[in-house]
Amino acid sequence: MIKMTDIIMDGHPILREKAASVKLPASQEEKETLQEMLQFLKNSQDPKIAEKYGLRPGIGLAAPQIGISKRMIAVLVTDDEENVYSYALFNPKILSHSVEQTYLEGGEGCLSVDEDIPGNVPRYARITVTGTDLNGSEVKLRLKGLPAICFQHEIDHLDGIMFYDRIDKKDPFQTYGKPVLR
Ligand code: SB7
Ligand code: NI
Repeated sequence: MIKMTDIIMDGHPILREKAASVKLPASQEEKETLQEMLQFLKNSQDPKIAEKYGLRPGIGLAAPQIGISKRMIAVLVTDDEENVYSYALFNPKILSHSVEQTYLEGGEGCLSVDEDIPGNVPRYARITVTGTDLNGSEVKLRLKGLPAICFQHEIDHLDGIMFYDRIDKKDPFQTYGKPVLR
């Protein structure tokens, strides 16, 4: 089981690396790791389990955050229409994106960052993501709202990018299109 002590914190160089593609088909070990990452998100969102193990709730997790520099992400997020997006993907890629931007009202946080870093993080309003799931099936997702923001945050981790890198230093609260409300 993944716990908070397994989370690599900001300042560790692995969070700044470009993660390597997973050679497909993924190994049993890689599949187990990715499954564990999704389970961590489920646990972190279960109040009883989160309390028992001291987990911070998370809607996404990227393998570099547990010290594995491979292109694997898990996402467990609910949108404003109560649709649940539960995904564990190898080699996720943004195939295409809108010109329109958005940002999460109140800013973003990260399990690898303890402090609150204020500011709006520009994101694409809509993205199409491809990847390979735990069954080895190729998936293609069209996303908007919080799920789109979450996938962009996670895919950024695979490229060594932290959310605060995208905050405008001169004008942290400038806006980008219509906000996603929390
Ligand atoms: C706000 C939070 C997240 C994504 C987008 C907006 C995820 C936080 C958990 N993570 O640090 C995952 O990398
Ligand atoms: Ni993060």
